[in-house]
Amino acid sequence: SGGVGMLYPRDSEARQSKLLDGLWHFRADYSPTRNQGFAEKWWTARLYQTGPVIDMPVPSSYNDVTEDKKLRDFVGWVWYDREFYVASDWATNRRMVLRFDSAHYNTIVWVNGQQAFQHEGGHLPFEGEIQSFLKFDGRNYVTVAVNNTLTPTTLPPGTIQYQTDTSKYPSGYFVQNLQMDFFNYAGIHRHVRLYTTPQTYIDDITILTNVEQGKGVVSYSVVVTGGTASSVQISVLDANDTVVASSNKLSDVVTIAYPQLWWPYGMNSSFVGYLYKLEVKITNDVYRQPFGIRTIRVTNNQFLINEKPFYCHGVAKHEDSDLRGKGLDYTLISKDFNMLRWLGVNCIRTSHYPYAEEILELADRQGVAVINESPGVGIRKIGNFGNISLQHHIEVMSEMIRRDKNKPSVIMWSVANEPSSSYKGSVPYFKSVIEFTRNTDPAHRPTTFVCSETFELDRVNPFVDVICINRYYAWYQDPGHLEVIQLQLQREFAGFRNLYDKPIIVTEYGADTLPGLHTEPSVMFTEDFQVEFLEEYHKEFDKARRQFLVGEMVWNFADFMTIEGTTRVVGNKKGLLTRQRQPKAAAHIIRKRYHGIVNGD
Ligand code: GCB
Repeated sequence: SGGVGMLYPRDSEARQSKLLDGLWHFRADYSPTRNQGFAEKWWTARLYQTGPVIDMPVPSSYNDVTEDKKLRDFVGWVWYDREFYVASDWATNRRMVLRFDSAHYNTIVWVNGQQAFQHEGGHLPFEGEIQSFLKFDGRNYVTVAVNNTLTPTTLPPGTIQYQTDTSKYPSGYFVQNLQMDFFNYAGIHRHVRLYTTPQTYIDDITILTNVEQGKGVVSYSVVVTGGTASSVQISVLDANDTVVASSNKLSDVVTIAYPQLWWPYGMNSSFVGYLYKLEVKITNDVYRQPFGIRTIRVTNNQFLINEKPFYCHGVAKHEDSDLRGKGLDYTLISKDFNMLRWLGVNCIRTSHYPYAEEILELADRQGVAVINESPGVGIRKIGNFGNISLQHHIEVMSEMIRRDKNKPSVIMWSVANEPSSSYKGSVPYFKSVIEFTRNTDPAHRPTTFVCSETFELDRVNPFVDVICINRYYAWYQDPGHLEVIQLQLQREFAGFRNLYDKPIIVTEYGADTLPGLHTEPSVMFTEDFQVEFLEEYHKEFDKARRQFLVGEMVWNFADFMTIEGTTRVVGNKKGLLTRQRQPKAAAHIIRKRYHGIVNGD
């Protein structure tokens, strides 16, 4: 948009917004080159004038909305369009910004047939000023082209494989190979909004907090764009909207005598997720930014929040559900947070991409700590470590930091999941990405990546603050042999601790489980096996918990969709919950354990 910030569009007395969610016209470009839409310039007319369209919900993935396998597995450009109006009283002297909270993966946006902006990458917001394209006295239309093709330099990376032997494959047969385990859902996944700001507007806000001698110290800075602020009035509001500090400077440090700190669930009984707001009033603009007061510090064997040891009893998640795929859905989000509380979870990882801001804001409010992971999943081939990939990775980290820097729930950045961290080229690559992230975050949060290599082979853990490892003993290795789990975990913990004086989190461990299957003795895929599998890991976790282990996270919160493959029976079934968010037997084990840990046993 020309500015530097990416503030969540919030209404105020100075700003208005209009959701453009709903049913849009939709057309997938099935032409063999996937280029018909560009050749025929589909954005120059309404989409229904170019050929057949169907109704497509926004926000939603498009893949599971119809019964058409061709659309479910589609790779290439799909086109969306809809009409909208802008009332003339919005027009006077305002910026009009069109914002997509995310679309996967490459997106081009036209307004009234003119290209407005484009963006590369799913999972993060992008926007542009469109006032010069708008009509205030009649109908407007917006056209969006979205391409889900993953290449060696996208994040996540992928490849396209062509088959040319026409005795075996119909001509034009190609498949997208994913270097990741989840389905490559695509489309306009989150809200689309039109919002206004004054010409001179609050473009960005950065808030840092600290606690000194029991006082809350809030350092903030506000970026104003499009003119100079003629008046500045800043207030810190507590949860009751009472003013507890104020200033008339764009950057300042204010103190709060008796702060309520932001705590994760379970660490402080009364003030979980306590939020303040920084109310910023300049010239004609007003914006209220939520924040929390808390500190984070990592020692050689502890993760401290507000100087108290934090133990992460967590789960890794996905944005994934029936029908809507990765589309934002408030009912799903609410149910998920209710189930997190039911399980006693105090920490989630946004495996394997940044989640919707609505989700992180609930985490802020409910005191759920977040390991905020980038879409850097499946960086496993030499072609994924080049300069173009590195530059893009760094850009994605900047976009994540810009969006999430003020969120108290975010306690750590994860720049990648399970890259080939034994490869020599991963050293300069990840040293750059990890150091860039830690240095660019104004709060310098702990930064890590999630490691699947053994301690003997990994080369990237020298650069992290907390060692995060995914382990599948008795699942991918020694399948079915629960008796190896304690030994192998012990060996791996000792190996990493000998190399690095850093705390460890087990960020994944889990077993695929089909609800309703039972055997005695247990065998893989039964509910009995999942229970015993988790319990074996817990025995070893309990030994390490008071020494250097600072967290354990089950893979996964719920079952989720994957590409089709010989190890997946309609998706990955390692959920504690089914995809419909109903508990398997193992959910009760975790629930007892996590509530027990909260109560200190
Ligand atoms: C992993 C990956 C995760 C997969 C999981 C599995 O290590 O990080 O994305 O879904 O294993 O179940 O295979």
